[in-house]
Amino acid sequence: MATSNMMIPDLGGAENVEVIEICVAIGDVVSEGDSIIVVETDKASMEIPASNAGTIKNIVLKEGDTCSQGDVMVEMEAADVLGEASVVSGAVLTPEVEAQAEIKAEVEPVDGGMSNVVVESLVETSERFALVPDLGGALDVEVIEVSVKVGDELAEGDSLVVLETDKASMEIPVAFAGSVLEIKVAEGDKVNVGDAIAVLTSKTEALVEPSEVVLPVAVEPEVLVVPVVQAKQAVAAAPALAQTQASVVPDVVAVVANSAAHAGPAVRMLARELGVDLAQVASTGPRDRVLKEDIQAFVKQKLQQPAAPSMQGQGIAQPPEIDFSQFGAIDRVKMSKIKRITAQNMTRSWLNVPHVTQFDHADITELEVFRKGLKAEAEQRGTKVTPLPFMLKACAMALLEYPQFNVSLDNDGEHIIEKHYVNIGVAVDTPSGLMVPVIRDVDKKSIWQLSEEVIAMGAKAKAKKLLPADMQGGCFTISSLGSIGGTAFTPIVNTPEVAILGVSKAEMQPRWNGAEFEPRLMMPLSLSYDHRAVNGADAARFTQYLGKLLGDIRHLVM
Ligand code: CAO
Repeated sequence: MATSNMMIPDLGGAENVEVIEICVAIGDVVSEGDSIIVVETDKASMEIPASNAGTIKNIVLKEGDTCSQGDVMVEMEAADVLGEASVVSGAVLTPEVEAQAEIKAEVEPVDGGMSNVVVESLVETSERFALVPDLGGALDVEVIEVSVKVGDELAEGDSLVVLETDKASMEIPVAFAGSVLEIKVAEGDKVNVGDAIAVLTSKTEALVEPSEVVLPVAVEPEVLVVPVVQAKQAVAAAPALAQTQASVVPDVVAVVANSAAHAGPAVRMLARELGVDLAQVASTGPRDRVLKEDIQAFVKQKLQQPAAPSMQGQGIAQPPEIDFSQFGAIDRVKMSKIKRITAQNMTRSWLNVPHVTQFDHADITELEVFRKGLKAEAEQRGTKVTPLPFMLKACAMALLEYPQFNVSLDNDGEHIIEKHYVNIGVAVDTPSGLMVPVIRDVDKKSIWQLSEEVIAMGAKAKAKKLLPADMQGGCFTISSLGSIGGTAFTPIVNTPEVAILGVSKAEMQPRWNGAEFEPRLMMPLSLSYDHRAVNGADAARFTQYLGKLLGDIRHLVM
C-alpha cells in the first residue's frame, strides 16, 4: 500500500500557526475526519482532521512547530477503502479530493484567494450537508423531531429538525434550498455543532456565502462538491462564534472561540463537560496554556472544599409513590424536557435560595394615559407598546441605582459577582413550558426598541426558535402575569440571579390623596429576592423606586 503525505489544508489565510497538540501516534489507524493535530492562531484553535482514512506512519510536525497550508503533517498508509490513489503536488488525493482540487484551481479567487469561491460556470448541482449550527455551547443536544423526509424540496430557512436543550426547543432551519437526499439523524439522537443533519442536492449559487457550508463528500463523477474553506472568516469571527447560529467551518472541524484563557480544543471540551470556567483555572502549560491536568486539579480542589451555603438544603425526602389509578382513571404523560428542566431549576432555587417577597404597588395612571396616546404611532411603526417595556426600563434604572440586585453569588460562598451590564429576562409562557429570553443592555434601549424586542422574543419563544444564547446572560427577570390577572404572587428567583419582579394586573383602586379618595390605576409588584444578597430594606427601596419611576415616567429620562 502506498505511503502518502497528509498536508495542512487551507487555514483561511492564516500562516505560520502554532501546532499546540498532536492528536495521533505512529501506528494509529485513523478515519477520515479524525483529528490529526490542533493548531492555534491568535484568535482560535482549530483541529485539523484527516482528509482520508489510513495508518499513521510518521509524524512530521511536533508541538510548538509553526506550519502553513501545504506543510506535511503526517505520512500515512492509505486504507483500502480509498481505492487507487494518485499523487498531486506531493499529496495523495482520493478521487473526490482530486475533483475539489480541480475546481479550486479553476475558481476565481476573491480576497487573496480565500474568501469566496465563484463556481457558477462550473457547477450546476452539488450534494451538500446541512449541519447543526452553533448551539451556544450546548453539547449532546437531543433531536426531538425530524421535520423532513427524503425527497422533500426545501426552501432556505425551512425547518429540518427540532432540537431540545435543557433551556429550549429550537427548530434548525436549512441554510440553503435543495432536495433531501438522505437524513443523517433520527429522533432521540444526540447531536453537536457541526454534525450532519441531512444531505441535500442543491443548485450551487454563483457566490457561496460564508454561512453556507459545503462539505467534501464522496462524489459521483457528475456531481461536483466544492470545499469552501471559510476558516479566515471563522478565525476573524471566532469571539462571536459562540453566539452565531450558522457559523460552521467545514475543513477545519472545530474552531473554538478564544476566551482570555489559552487552551486547546480538547482541554476546552473537557472544561465544558465538567462545567469549568477556564478563566478560573490556574494554568501550568507553556505560555500560560491551560492543560487537562490543570482542569483536573481545579475540579479536585473544588470537590475538597466544604459545601458552599448555596448547595445546602438537599437530601429532602421524596413524597411517597402513590398509585393514583386506585382512585380513578389516569394518564401518565411524559413531561417535555423544558418542563423537566424548569422543574429541576425551580426546585434547586427554592431549596437553595432563602426567598423573601416584597409587595408594593406602582401608580401607573399617567403612564397608561401616555401609553395609550402612543397607540397610533405604534401602529404606524408596526408595533405595540404594553406596560412591559416601561417595566423593563424602570427595572434597568433600579438595577443601576441599587447594584446589589445586579449580582450573583459565587458558589464558594465567599464572593459576589458584580455585573456591569443590564440584561433582563422576560418570562414567556409557551405551550412547551416556561422560557426566559433575555433582553440585552436594557438600560441603553428606547421604549420602542424594547417593545419590538419583547414582541420578537415572545414570538420566537412561542415558535420554539429561541437559541440557548437568547436565554443566557440575564441579570434580573420580570415575570408579568398582568395580561391574565391576579393581585400578587411570589415568583421564584431565577438563579444565579438574585431577584425577580412579578407583575400582576393593574386595576383601578381608590387612593387617599390627603383630601379625598380618587381612582388610580395601581399595578401590583411582587419582588422576590435572595436574602443572602439583598436585605429587606433594599428590597423595599427598590420597589419604591420602581413606583417612583413608573408613577412619573419623566424620571425614566433623568
Ligand atoms: N396590567 C394590566 N394590563 C396589562 C398588564 C398589567 N400589568 N400587562 C399587560 N397588560 C395588557 C397589555 O397592555 C395588553 O393589553 P392591550 O392590548 O389592551 O394594551 C394585554 O395585557 C396583553 O399583553 P401581552 O401579554 O400581549 O404583552 P405583555 O407585553 O404584557 O407580555 C409576554 C408579553 C411575552 C411576557 C406575555 O405574552 C407572557 O407570556 N406572559 C406570561 C408570563 C408568565 O407565564 N409568567 C409566569 C412565570 S412563572 O410561572
